[in-house]
Order: sequence, then structure tokens, then C-alpha cells
Amino acid sequence: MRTPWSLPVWNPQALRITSLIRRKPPRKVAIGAIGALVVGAAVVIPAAAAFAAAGCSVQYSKAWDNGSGFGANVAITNTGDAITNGWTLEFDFPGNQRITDLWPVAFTQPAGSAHVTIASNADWNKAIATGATFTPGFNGNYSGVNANPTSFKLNGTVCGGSAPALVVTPTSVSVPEGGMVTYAVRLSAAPTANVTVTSTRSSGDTDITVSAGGTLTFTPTNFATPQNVTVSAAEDADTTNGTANITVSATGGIPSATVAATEADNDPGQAIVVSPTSLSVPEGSSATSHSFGGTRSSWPAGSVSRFTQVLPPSVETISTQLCLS
Ligand SMILES: [Ca+2]
Ligand SMILES: [Ca+2]
Repeated sequence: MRTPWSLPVWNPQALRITSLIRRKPPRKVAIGAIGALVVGAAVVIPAAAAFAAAGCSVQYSKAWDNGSGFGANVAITNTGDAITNGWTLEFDFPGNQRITDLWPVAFTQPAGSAHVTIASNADWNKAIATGATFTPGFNGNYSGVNANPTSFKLNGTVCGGSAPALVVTPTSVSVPEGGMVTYAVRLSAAPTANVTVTSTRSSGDTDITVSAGGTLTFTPTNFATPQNVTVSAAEDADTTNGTANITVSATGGIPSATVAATEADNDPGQAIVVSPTSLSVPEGSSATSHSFGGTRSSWPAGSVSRFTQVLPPSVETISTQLCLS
């Protein structure tokens, strides 16, 4: 949830004109202006919690692939009871892949077989606590198609796998007015088919838009590689740090995520413009009027557009100060 916050609101009733009256020359009237500055507040939103599955889950991701050799990581997450006395992970390659070296535990892959067993081999790696992830890595070679294995067993139990979820980083961004910022999107697990991820502003300041990466495609092989979405904030005349929500939605039944974008305003605070800043007042007569108005577009028209100071015949000097509060 966002924390409620508010900006100071300029109140014409709060404009005070105070005058100090003296009885000596010079016959100049000086008018000073004090502007009010509006300062916005940024809100930080914590990232969403990760999903969970029963038993175990495995995320198999290729680290590199040059067409005949490749490397991969096998992230084993124990979502069941704690494993304290050793473990084995089994899977079958879909093709003719062969592991050449694997670390930091042991592996076997019989000659001519697609079946792989990865196993703990020392006291330091024989335990996987509930919720913990252990990630062996390996290099191998292949010919033809290098498709990922899709089914895994941990200690003889088929892993439930992981339903892909959107991983959005960060989920709260500050966008410079007139500039841009990016957030990254990836999937937590391999989808069974291509997934299209769409980012669109769903509410808030229309100056904030998705300017690049609004539509991204994730495949069963590149799902773990972050792709960037660019958020831009157009220049505007106000001094407000506008906010907008960007909905990140995905095909394939994957739950949506939300990015909160806050505009970082770049306009100076409003000021009173006094013109002229000095004038000559004929003794025993009235002063010339001074016009002044703010730069802020939301000021009420005419509320402080004109100010006339009339000097009584007995008064020769006036010092006037305008205050906004
Ligand atoms: Ca602005
Ligand atoms: Ca704006």
C-alpha cells in the first residue's frame, strides 16, 4: 500500500501584506517577494514475496551455449522437509547432451545414456534445509538441439516444478521529469511456451508513460535473462511529483505485477514576480500600482495580479513585504 501524503496547497488567504510606515524620505517604495517551494515525497514499496511449491523445485538454466558445447546451472530448492544426510537429483536429457565436468558435487551419466544423477559427496553439502537452494553447475557438449530437461527427482521424489512467476526489479521507480528510468523483468522458472509480458500505465499521472520495452517475449530458454522496460516522464508546468501505477501483465496465466512510478519534478518552486521592484511616489499623492503574479499555473486568476498602495499625505516612505505561507 502506498502511504498517503499530500502537498502544501497555496492559499490566497494566506498572502499577507505587511507595511512598515515611517515618516522620512527617500521616496522609493521597495517591494520584496518571497516564493513558496513545493516539495514532494517519494514512497518506497517493498518487493513482492516469492512463490512456493510443495516438495522440491528445480530451475535448470543454461549459462552459455556455442552450438556444440554449453554450460548450465541446476538450482535445487528443497520445499519439503529438511534433508540432512545426503541427496541425489536425477533427470534425463531430451537429446544427446553429455556432461563433461560438474561442480561442486558428484555426478554420473552412463555411457550412451541420457540419464544423469547428481549427488552430494561430502559432509558440507549433504544437507539442504527446508527452503534452501543448492546449485550445482556443469559443462557439457551436444549435437543437434540442446533442449532443457523438464522433469527432476530429488531423493526419488518427483519435483513439483515451479509455475513461472514474474520477477520485476525494482517494483518502485523514481522517474526524472523530462527523463527516463528502467526496471527489469524476467520469469522465475521456464515456461512451457513463449510468454508475452506487457507493461502499461494503468492509473495516475498521464505524463508518465512506458516508452520502450512495453511488450517483451520470454521463451523457455531465455526466461531467466532480465529484459528492461523504460519509463519516461514528460515535462510539465506544475511542481508536483506525479505518481502512476504500471501494470506488468503476462500471458500463460502468470499473475500480474505492479510497478509504482513517481515523477521527480524539475521545475523551480513558484515565485512572486514583482514589476517594477521600485517606483517613485510623488509626495502627497498616490503610488503607482505594481503588478505581480506567480509562475505556478494553478494560482487563481487575478487573486494577486494587482496591488495598489496609496500613500496618505503624511506618509513618505513605505516598506512592503509579501509573504506566502
Ligand atoms: Ca514539472
Ligand atoms: Ca506530471
